[in-house]
Amino acid sequence: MSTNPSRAELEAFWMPFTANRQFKANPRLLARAQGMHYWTPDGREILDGVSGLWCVNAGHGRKEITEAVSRQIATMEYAPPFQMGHPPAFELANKLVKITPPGLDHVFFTNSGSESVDTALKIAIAYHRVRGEASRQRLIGREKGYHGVGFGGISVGGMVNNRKFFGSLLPGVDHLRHTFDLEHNAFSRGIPQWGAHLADDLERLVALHDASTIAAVIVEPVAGSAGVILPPQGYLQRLRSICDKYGILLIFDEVITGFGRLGAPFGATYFGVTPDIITTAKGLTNGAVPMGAVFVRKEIYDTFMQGPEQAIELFHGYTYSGHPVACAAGLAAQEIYEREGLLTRGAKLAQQWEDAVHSLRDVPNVIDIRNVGLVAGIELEPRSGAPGARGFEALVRAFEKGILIRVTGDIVALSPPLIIEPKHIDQLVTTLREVLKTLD
Ligand code: PXG
Ligand code: PLP
Repeated sequence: MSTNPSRAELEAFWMPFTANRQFKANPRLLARAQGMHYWTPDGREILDGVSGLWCVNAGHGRKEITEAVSRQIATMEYAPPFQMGHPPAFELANKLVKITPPGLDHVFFTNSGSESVDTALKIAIAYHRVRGEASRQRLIGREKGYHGVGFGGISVGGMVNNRKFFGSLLPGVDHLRHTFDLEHNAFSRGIPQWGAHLADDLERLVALHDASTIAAVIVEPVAGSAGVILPPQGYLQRLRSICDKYGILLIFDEVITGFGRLGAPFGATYFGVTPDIITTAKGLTNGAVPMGAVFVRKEIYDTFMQGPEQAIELFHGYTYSGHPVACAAGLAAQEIYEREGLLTRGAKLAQQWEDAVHSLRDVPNVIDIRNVGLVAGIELEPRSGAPGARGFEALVRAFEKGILIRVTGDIVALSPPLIIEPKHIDQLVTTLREVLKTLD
Protein backbone atom coordinates (compact mmCIF):
# COMPACT_ATOMS: atom_id res chain seq x y z
CA MET A 1 0.00 0.00 0.00
CA SER A 2 1.29 3.47 -0.86
CA THR A 3 1.94 6.13 1.77
CA ASN A 4 -1.18 7.78 0.46
CA PRO A 5 -3.80 5.01 0.09
CA SER A 6 -6.94 5.59 -1.92
CA ARG A 7 -10.38 5.52 -0.39
CA ALA A 8 -10.98 2.13 -2.04
CA GLU A 9 -7.91 0.64 -0.39
CA LEU A 10 -9.23 1.69 3.01
CA GLU A 11 -12.72 0.29 2.50
CA ALA A 12 -12.52 -3.40 3.50
CA PHE A 13 -11.29 -2.88 7.05
CA TRP A 14 -14.23 -2.10 9.37
CA MET A 15 -12.34 -0.07 11.94
CA PRO A 16 -13.11 -0.48 15.66
CA PHE A 17 -14.52 2.42 17.73
CA THR A 18 -13.85 4.69 14.75
CA ALA A 19 -15.86 7.13 12.63
CA ASN A 20 -15.15 4.98 9.55
CA ARG A 21 -16.47 7.39 6.89
CA GLN A 22 -14.69 10.39 8.34
CA PHE A 23 -11.45 8.44 8.71
CA LYS A 24 -11.55 7.00 5.21
CA ALA A 25 -12.10 10.48 3.78
CA ASN A 26 -9.25 11.96 5.88
CA PRO A 27 -7.05 9.10 7.11
CA ARG A 28 -4.66 9.44 10.02
CA LEU A 29 -2.06 6.74 9.44
CA LEU A 30 0.89 5.69 11.56
CA ALA A 31 3.77 3.79 10.01
CA ARG A 32 6.65 3.59 12.45
CA ALA A 33 7.43 4.13 16.14
CA GLN A 34 10.43 4.60 18.40
CA GLY A 35 10.72 5.81 21.97
CA MET A 36 8.20 8.60 22.64
CA HIS A 37 7.25 9.00 18.97
CA TYR A 38 5.26 7.72 16.03
CA TRP A 39 5.93 8.67 12.43
CA THR A 40 3.32 8.96 9.71
CA PRO A 41 3.91 7.24 6.32
CA ASP A 42 5.11 10.57 4.91
CA GLY A 43 7.60 10.99 7.76
CA ARG A 44 5.89 13.44 10.11
CA GLU A 45 6.93 12.98 13.77
CA ILE A 46 4.09 12.58 16.28
CA LEU A 47 4.68 12.76 20.04
CA ASP A 48 2.77 9.91 21.71
CA GLY A 49 0.66 11.40 24.50
CA VAL A 50 -1.34 8.21 25.15
CA SER A 51 1.11 5.28 25.05
CA GLY A 52 -0.55 4.07 21.86
CA LEU A 53 -3.81 3.31 23.64
CA TRP A 54 -2.72 3.27 27.30
CA CYS A 55 -0.45 0.28 26.71
CA VAL A 56 3.08 1.11 25.47
CA ASN A 57 4.31 1.98 28.95
CA ALA A 58 8.05 1.50 28.24
CA GLY A 59 7.90 3.46 25.00
CA HIS A 60 8.09 2.17 21.44
CA GLY A 61 10.52 -0.07 19.63
CA ARG A 62 12.07 -1.78 22.65
CA LYS A 63 14.79 -4.02 21.25
CA GLU A 64 14.68 -6.48 24.14
CA ILE A 65 11.03 -7.25 23.38
CA THR A 66 11.62 -7.59 19.63
CA GLU A 67 14.48 -10.00 20.25
CA ALA A 68 12.64 -12.09 22.84
CA VAL A 69 9.61 -12.41 20.54
CA SER A 70 11.80 -13.34 17.55
CA ARG A 71 13.66 -15.97 19.58
CA GLN A 72 10.44 -17.52 20.87
CA ILE A 73 8.66 -17.57 17.53
CA ALA A 74 11.68 -19.31 16.00
CA THR A 75 11.92 -21.86 18.84
CA MET A 76 8.24 -22.71 19.35
CA GLU A 77 5.53 -20.50 17.90
CA TYR A 78 2.66 -22.22 19.64
CA ALA A 79 1.91 -24.83 22.27
CA PRO A 80 -1.52 -26.03 23.42
CA PRO A 81 -2.42 -24.57 26.83
CA PHE A 82 -4.99 -27.21 27.85
CA GLN A 83 -3.48 -30.19 29.72
CA MET A 84 -0.04 -29.15 28.42
CA GLY A 85 2.41 -26.47 29.48
CA HIS A 86 5.53 -24.63 28.39
CA PRO A 87 8.20 -22.91 30.50
CA PRO A 88 7.67 -19.23 29.52
CA ALA A 89 4.07 -19.25 30.85
CA PHE A 90 5.21 -20.46 34.28
CA GLU A 91 8.15 -18.05 34.27
CA LEU A 92 5.93 -15.10 33.47
CA ALA A 93 3.36 -16.11 36.12
CA ASN A 94 6.12 -16.34 38.74
CA LYS A 95 7.53 -12.97 37.73
CA LEU A 96 4.14 -11.25 37.82
CA VAL A 97 3.07 -12.48 41.25
CA LYS A 98 6.19 -10.85 42.70
CA ILE A 99 4.76 -7.40 41.90
CA THR A 100 1.06 -7.99 42.60
CA PRO A 101 -0.38 -6.91 45.96
CA PRO A 102 0.28 -9.48 48.71
CA GLY A 103 -2.07 -12.45 48.55
CA LEU A 104 -2.88 -12.19 44.83
CA ASP A 105 -0.54 -14.97 43.90
CA HIS A 106 -2.21 -16.93 41.08
CA VAL A 107 -2.54 -15.87 37.43
CA PHE A 108 -4.96 -16.86 34.67
CA PHE A 109 -3.80 -15.77 31.20
CA THR A 110 -6.07 -14.26 28.53
CA ASN A 111 -5.51 -12.29 25.31
CA SER A 112 -7.09 -8.91 26.08
CA GLY A 113 -8.71 -6.78 28.73
CA SER A 114 -12.16 -7.85 27.59
CA GLU A 115 -11.25 -11.50 28.06
CA SER A 116 -9.69 -10.74 31.43
CA VAL A 117 -12.97 -9.17 32.55
CA ASP A 118 -15.03 -12.10 31.28
CA THR A 119 -12.66 -14.48 33.06
CA ALA A 120 -12.82 -12.56 36.35
CA LEU A 121 -16.63 -12.40 36.34
CA LYS A 122 -16.87 -16.14 35.61
CA ILE A 123 -14.34 -17.01 38.32
CA ALA A 124 -16.30 -14.88 40.83
CA ILE A 125 -19.61 -16.61 40.15
CA ALA A 126 -18.05 -20.09 40.00
CA TYR A 127 -16.10 -19.46 43.22
CA HIS A 128 -19.27 -18.88 45.21
CA ARG A 129 -20.88 -21.93 43.67
CA VAL A 130 -17.90 -24.15 44.48
CA ARG A 131 -18.04 -22.84 48.05
CA GLY A 132 -21.69 -23.87 48.28
CA GLU A 133 -23.24 -20.40 47.91
CA ALA A 134 -24.63 -20.76 44.42
CA SER A 135 -27.23 -18.04 45.09
CA ARG A 136 -24.48 -15.43 44.71
CA GLN A 137 -24.77 -14.75 40.99
CA ARG A 138 -25.40 -11.04 40.76
CA LEU A 139 -22.66 -8.73 39.45
CA ILE A 140 -22.36 -5.07 40.40
CA GLY A 141 -20.58 -2.60 38.11
CA ARG A 142 -20.61 1.18 38.13
CA GLU A 143 -22.05 3.92 35.95
CA LYS A 144 -19.45 5.26 33.49
CA GLY A 145 -17.35 2.09 33.99
CA TYR A 146 -15.53 0.55 31.03
CA HIS A 147 -14.77 -3.15 31.16
CA GLY A 148 -14.15 -3.97 27.53
CA VAL A 149 -16.63 -5.12 24.93
CA GLY A 150 -17.58 -8.71 25.74
CA PHE A 151 -21.18 -9.26 26.85
CA GLY A 152 -20.02 -9.55 30.46
CA GLY A 153 -17.96 -6.39 30.25
CA ILE A 154 -20.65 -4.25 28.64
CA SER A 155 -23.22 -5.57 31.11
CA VAL A 156 -21.25 -4.44 34.16
CA GLY A 157 -19.93 -1.43 32.24
CA GLY A 158 -21.69 1.89 32.40
CA MET A 159 -21.06 3.70 29.12
CA VAL A 160 -24.39 4.13 27.39
CA ASN A 161 -23.27 3.88 23.76
CA ASN A 162 -21.36 0.69 24.47
CA ARG A 163 -24.55 -0.90 25.86
CA LYS A 164 -27.65 0.45 24.20
CA PHE A 165 -27.22 -1.19 20.80
CA PHE A 166 -26.69 -4.68 22.15
CA GLY A 167 -29.96 -5.93 23.52
CA SER A 168 -30.72 -7.04 27.02
CA LEU A 169 -27.15 -7.99 28.04
CA LEU A 170 -26.45 -10.25 31.05
CA PRO A 171 -29.28 -10.61 33.55
CA GLY A 172 -28.74 -9.97 37.25
CA VAL A 173 -26.50 -6.94 36.93
CA ASP A 174 -26.81 -3.65 38.79
CA HIS A 175 -24.68 -0.51 38.97
CA LEU A 176 -23.24 1.77 41.62
CA ARG A 177 -23.51 5.46 40.90
CA HIS A 178 -20.42 7.02 39.37
CA THR A 179 -17.98 9.29 41.24
CA PHE A 180 -17.94 12.14 38.71
CA ASP A 181 -18.91 15.46 40.30
CA LEU A 182 -17.90 18.78 38.77
CA GLU A 183 -19.74 20.82 41.36
CA HIS A 184 -17.62 19.55 44.27
CA ASN A 185 -14.45 18.37 42.58
CA ALA A 186 -13.71 20.44 39.46
CA PHE A 187 -9.99 21.28 39.10
CA SER A 188 -8.99 19.14 42.09
CA ARG A 189 -5.29 18.46 42.02
CA GLY A 190 -4.80 14.70 42.29
CA ILE A 191 -7.34 12.60 44.17
CA PRO A 192 -10.42 14.70 45.05
CA GLN A 193 -11.38 15.12 48.70
CA TRP A 194 -15.12 15.06 48.33
CA GLY A 195 -17.19 11.93 47.84
CA ALA A 196 -16.00 8.92 49.92
CA HIS A 197 -19.64 8.45 50.91
CA LEU A 198 -20.53 7.61 47.29
CA ALA A 199 -19.27 4.08 48.11
CA ASP A 200 -22.27 3.72 50.42
CA ASP A 201 -24.34 3.28 47.28
CA LEU A 202 -23.27 -0.36 47.57
CA GLU A 203 -25.24 -0.55 50.84
CA ARG A 204 -28.32 0.53 48.88
CA LEU A 205 -27.82 -2.27 46.35
CA VAL A 206 -27.25 -4.80 49.13
CA ALA A 207 -30.46 -3.65 50.80
CA LEU A 208 -32.31 -3.99 47.49
CA HIS A 209 -30.97 -7.36 46.30
CA ASP A 210 -29.65 -8.94 49.54
CA ALA A 211 -26.00 -9.86 49.94
CA SER A 212 -26.80 -13.56 49.45
CA THR A 213 -27.48 -12.84 45.73
CA ILE A 214 -24.34 -10.78 45.04
CA ALA A 215 -21.15 -12.42 43.76
CA ALA A 216 -18.87 -9.48 43.04
CA VAL A 217 -18.38 -5.76 42.56
CA ILE A 218 -16.16 -4.65 39.69
CA VAL A 219 -14.70 -1.14 39.38
CA GLU A 220 -11.75 0.53 37.76
CA PRO A 221 -9.62 2.13 40.53
CA VAL A 222 -9.42 5.12 38.14
CA ALA A 223 -11.94 5.07 35.30
CA GLY A 224 -9.93 5.64 32.11
CA SER A 225 -12.13 5.22 29.09
CA ALA A 226 -15.02 7.36 30.35
CA GLY A 227 -12.62 10.29 30.66
CA VAL A 228 -10.30 9.87 33.65
CA ILE A 229 -12.72 9.78 36.57
CA LEU A 230 -10.99 9.58 39.92
CA PRO A 231 -12.07 7.82 43.10
CA PRO A 232 -12.55 10.33 45.94
CA GLN A 233 -10.20 9.97 48.92
CA GLY A 234 -11.33 7.02 51.04
CA TYR A 235 -13.85 5.77 48.47
CA LEU A 236 -12.07 2.54 47.51
CA GLN A 237 -11.32 1.76 51.18
CA ARG A 238 -15.01 2.13 51.92
CA LEU A 239 -15.99 -0.11 49.00
CA ARG A 240 -13.51 -2.71 50.29
CA SER A 241 -14.97 -2.67 53.79
CA ILE A 242 -18.57 -2.95 52.58
CA CYS A 243 -17.59 -5.93 50.37
CA ASP A 244 -15.90 -7.55 53.40
CA LYS A 245 -18.94 -6.96 55.57
CA TYR A 246 -21.17 -8.87 53.13
CA GLY A 247 -18.80 -11.51 51.70
CA ILE A 248 -18.82 -9.89 48.23
CA LEU A 249 -15.71 -10.26 46.05
CA LEU A 250 -14.07 -7.00 45.00
CA ILE A 251 -12.60 -6.92 41.49
CA PHE A 252 -10.32 -4.09 40.39
CA ASP A 253 -10.19 -3.73 36.62
CA GLU A 254 -6.61 -2.54 36.19
CA VAL A 255 -6.31 -2.91 32.43
CA ILE A 256 -5.23 0.75 32.35
CA THR A 257 -4.02 1.36 35.92
CA GLY A 258 -1.85 -1.78 36.00
CA PHE A 259 1.89 -1.71 35.30
CA GLY A 260 2.90 1.70 36.54
CA ARG A 261 0.34 4.12 35.13
CA LEU A 262 -0.33 5.74 38.53
CA GLY A 263 3.29 5.71 39.69
CA ALA A 264 2.91 2.38 41.49
CA PRO A 265 2.82 -1.16 40.06
CA PHE A 266 -1.00 -1.34 40.38
CA GLY A 267 -3.86 0.93 41.36
CA ALA A 268 -4.33 -1.40 44.32
CA THR A 269 -0.76 -0.60 45.41
CA TYR A 270 -1.23 3.12 44.81
CA PHE A 271 -4.46 3.35 46.82
CA GLY A 272 -3.43 0.78 49.45
CA VAL A 273 -6.60 -1.24 48.89
CA THR A 274 -6.31 -4.94 48.04
CA PRO A 275 -9.10 -6.43 45.94
CA ASP A 276 -9.79 -10.17 45.60
CA ILE A 277 -9.23 -10.22 41.84
CA ILE A 278 -7.30 -7.90 39.49
CA THR A 279 -7.79 -7.85 35.72
CA THR A 280 -4.97 -6.62 33.48
CA ALA A 281 -3.84 -6.51 29.82
CA LYS A 282 -2.27 -3.64 27.79
CA GLY A 283 1.00 -2.80 29.62
CA LEU A 284 1.57 -6.46 30.48
CA THR A 285 3.50 -6.90 27.22
CA ASN A 286 4.08 -3.18 26.56
CA GLY A 287 1.34 -3.60 23.94
CA ALA A 288 3.71 -5.57 21.72
CA VAL A 289 1.69 -8.80 21.62
CA PRO A 290 -1.94 -9.09 22.77
CA MET A 291 -2.15 -10.57 26.26
CA GLY A 292 -4.17 -10.24 29.45
CA ALA A 293 -3.82 -11.65 32.94
CA VAL A 294 -6.22 -12.11 35.85
CA PHE A 295 -4.73 -12.24 39.35
CA VAL A 296 -6.63 -13.97 42.13
CA ARG A 297 -6.17 -14.43 45.83
CA LYS A 298 -4.72 -17.73 46.98
CA GLU A 299 -7.95 -18.49 48.81
CA ILE A 300 -9.94 -18.30 45.56
CA TYR A 301 -7.53 -20.58 43.69
CA ASP A 302 -7.43 -23.02 46.61
CA THR A 303 -11.22 -23.17 46.75
CA PHE A 304 -11.27 -24.60 43.23
CA MET A 305 -8.57 -27.18 44.00
CA GLN A 306 -10.84 -29.93 45.27
CA GLY A 307 -12.46 -33.13 44.01
CA PRO A 308 -10.62 -35.90 42.16
CA GLU A 309 -7.11 -34.88 41.17
CA GLN A 310 -7.55 -35.74 37.49
CA ALA A 311 -10.68 -33.55 37.22
CA ILE A 312 -10.51 -30.14 35.53
CA GLU A 313 -11.18 -27.55 38.22
CA LEU A 314 -12.26 -24.58 36.04
CA PHE A 315 -13.98 -25.09 32.72
CA HIS A 316 -12.57 -21.98 31.12
CA GLY A 317 -9.63 -21.01 28.91
CA TYR A 318 -8.60 -19.68 25.50
CA THR A 319 -6.73 -21.32 22.61
CA TYR A 320 -4.14 -18.60 23.14
CA SER A 321 -4.06 -18.49 26.98
CA GLY A 322 -0.39 -18.02 27.86
CA HIS A 323 0.66 -17.96 24.19
CA PRO A 324 4.45 -18.53 24.09
CA VAL A 325 5.13 -15.45 21.97
CA ALA A 326 2.99 -13.27 24.25
CA CYS A 327 4.79 -14.72 27.28
CA ALA A 328 8.14 -13.87 25.73
CA ALA A 329 6.98 -10.31 25.15
CA GLY A 330 5.57 -10.16 28.69
CA LEU A 331 8.80 -11.41 30.27
CA ALA A 332 10.89 -8.92 28.29
CA ALA A 333 8.53 -6.04 29.08
CA GLN A 334 8.51 -6.85 32.80
CA GLU A 335 12.31 -6.99 32.80
CA ILE A 336 12.45 -3.53 31.24
CA TYR A 337 9.98 -2.16 33.79
CA GLU A 338 12.07 -3.61 36.61
CA ARG A 339 15.48 -2.56 35.29
CA GLU A 340 14.39 1.00 34.49
CA GLY A 341 12.18 1.44 37.55
CA LEU A 342 9.26 2.33 35.29
CA LEU A 343 6.53 1.00 37.58
CA THR A 344 7.30 3.76 40.05
CA ARG A 345 8.75 6.39 37.71
CA GLY A 346 5.35 8.06 37.40
CA ALA A 347 5.49 8.98 41.09
CA LYS A 348 8.65 11.03 40.50
CA LEU A 349 7.10 12.91 37.59
CA ALA A 350 3.59 13.23 39.02
CA GLN A 351 4.02 16.71 40.51
CA GLN A 352 5.53 18.15 37.36
CA TRP A 353 2.83 16.45 35.31
CA GLU A 354 0.13 17.85 37.59
CA ASP A 355 1.51 21.40 37.38
CA ALA A 356 1.83 21.16 33.60
CA VAL A 357 -1.70 19.93 32.90
CA HIS A 358 -3.29 22.30 35.40
CA SER A 359 -1.59 25.20 33.60
CA LEU A 360 -4.31 24.71 30.94
CA ARG A 361 -6.96 25.91 33.37
CA ASP A 362 -7.22 29.37 31.80
CA VAL A 363 -7.75 28.03 28.25
CA PRO A 364 -11.24 28.82 26.85
CA ASN A 365 -13.83 26.03 27.21
CA VAL A 366 -11.80 24.02 29.75
CA ILE A 367 -14.25 23.13 32.54
CA ASP A 368 -12.23 20.60 34.51
CA ILE A 369 -8.74 19.13 34.76
CA ARG A 370 -8.15 15.83 36.55
CA ASN A 371 -4.84 14.09 37.20
CA VAL A 372 -3.22 11.19 39.01
CA GLY A 373 0.16 9.55 38.38
CA LEU A 374 0.89 9.98 34.66
CA VAL A 375 -2.74 10.35 33.62
CA ALA A 376 -4.76 13.46 32.97
CA GLY A 377 -8.26 14.30 31.80
CA ILE A 378 -9.02 17.74 30.39
CA GLU A 379 -12.73 18.28 30.07
CA LEU A 380 -14.10 20.74 27.53
CA GLU A 381 -17.50 22.38 27.60
CA PRO A 382 -19.56 20.61 24.94
CA ARG A 383 -20.59 22.84 22.05
CA SER A 384 -24.29 23.48 22.41
CA GLY A 385 -26.31 20.98 20.39
CA ALA A 386 -23.14 19.13 19.28
CA PRO A 387 -21.71 17.05 22.12
CA GLY A 388 -18.34 15.51 21.19
CA ALA A 389 -17.71 17.89 18.27
CA ARG A 390 -15.19 20.05 20.10
CA GLY A 391 -13.37 16.98 21.43
CA PHE A 392 -13.17 15.37 18.02
CA GLU A 393 -11.75 18.54 16.47
CA ALA A 394 -9.15 18.63 19.24
CA LEU A 395 -8.04 15.10 18.30
CA VAL A 396 -7.77 15.91 14.59
CA ARG A 397 -5.94 19.22 15.07
CA ALA A 398 -3.61 17.76 17.70
CA PHE A 399 -2.56 15.09 15.21
CA GLU A 400 -1.97 17.77 12.57
CA LYS A 401 0.22 19.63 15.07
CA GLY A 402 2.24 16.54 15.93
CA ILE A 403 0.77 15.11 19.14
CA LEU A 404 -1.31 11.97 19.65
CA ILE A 405 -4.04 12.42 22.26
CA ARG A 406 -7.14 10.39 23.13
CA VAL A 407 -10.61 11.88 23.19
CA THR A 408 -13.81 10.55 24.77
CA GLY A 409 -16.71 12.85 23.98
CA ASP A 410 -15.39 16.27 24.96
CA ILE A 411 -12.76 14.97 27.36
CA VAL A 412 -9.10 14.85 26.31
CA ALA A 413 -7.19 12.02 27.99
CA LEU A 414 -3.40 11.97 28.28
CA SER A 415 -1.36 8.95 29.43
CA PRO A 416 2.14 9.13 27.95
CA PRO A 417 4.75 6.37 28.00
CA LEU A 418 6.36 6.16 31.45
CA ILE A 419 9.75 7.00 29.90
CA ILE A 420 8.53 10.55 29.22
CA GLU A 421 11.04 13.36 29.86
CA PRO A 422 10.26 16.90 31.07
CA LYS A 423 10.81 18.35 27.56
CA HIS A 424 8.08 16.04 26.20
CA ILE A 425 5.67 17.11 28.94
CA ASP A 426 6.31 20.73 27.91
CA GLN A 427 5.77 19.97 24.23
CA LEU A 428 2.59 18.01 24.90
CA VAL A 429 1.01 20.69 27.04
CA THR A 430 2.20 23.64 24.92
CA THR A 431 0.86 22.04 21.74
CA LEU A 432 -2.40 21.10 23.41
CA ARG A 433 -2.81 24.70 24.56
CA GLU A 434 -2.37 25.93 20.98
CA VAL A 435 -4.86 23.35 19.72
CA LEU A 436 -7.51 24.11 22.31
CA LYS A 437 -7.15 27.87 21.77
CA THR A 438 -8.00 27.47 18.08
CA LEU A 439 -11.27 25.61 18.77
CA ASP A 440 -14.37 27.73 18.67
N1 PXG B 1 -11.09 -2.83 31.17
C1 PXG B 1 -10.58 -1.60 31.22
C2 PXG B 1 -10.56 -0.85 32.53
C3 PXG B 1 -10.07 -1.00 30.05
O1 PXG B 1 -9.58 0.25 30.11
C4 PXG B 1 -10.63 -3.03 28.86
C5 PXG B 1 -11.13 -3.55 30.04
C6 PXG B 1 -10.70 -3.86 27.62
O2 PXG B 1 -9.46 -4.22 27.15
P1 PXG B 1 -9.29 -4.68 25.61
O3 PXG B 1 -7.89 -5.17 25.57
O4 PXG B 1 -10.28 -5.78 25.38
O5 PXG B 1 -9.55 -3.46 24.76
C7 PXG B 1 -10.08 -1.74 28.86
C8 PXG B 1 -9.54 -1.18 27.58
C9 PXG B 1 -10.23 4.58 25.58
C10 PXG B 1 -9.98 3.11 25.44
O6 PXG B 1 -11.35 4.99 25.39
C11 PXG B 1 -9.74 2.36 26.54
C12 PXG B 1 -9.60 0.97 26.40
C13 PXG B 1 -9.68 0.37 25.16
C14 PXG B 1 -9.92 1.17 24.05
C15 PXG B 1 -10.08 2.53 24.19
O7 PXG B 1 -9.32 5.33 25.90
N2 PXG B 1 -9.42 0.22 27.54
N1 PLP C 1 -15.30 -20.90 18.07
C1 PLP C 1 -14.94 -22.14 17.69
C2 PLP C 1 -15.73 -22.83 16.61
C3 PLP C 1 -13.83 -22.78 18.29
O1 PLP C 1 -13.47 -24.01 17.93
C4 PLP C 1 -13.11 -22.07 19.30
C5 PLP C 1 -11.93 -22.67 19.94
O2 PLP C 1 -11.59 -23.84 19.76
C6 PLP C 1 -13.51 -20.80 19.68
C7 PLP C 1 -14.62 -20.23 19.04
C8 PLP C 1 -12.82 -20.04 20.77
O3 PLP C 1 -11.60 -19.51 20.33
P1 PLP C 1 -10.50 -18.99 21.36
O4 PLP C 1 -10.10 -20.18 22.19
O5 PLP C 1 -9.38 -18.47 20.49
O6 PLP C 1 -11.15 -17.92 22.20
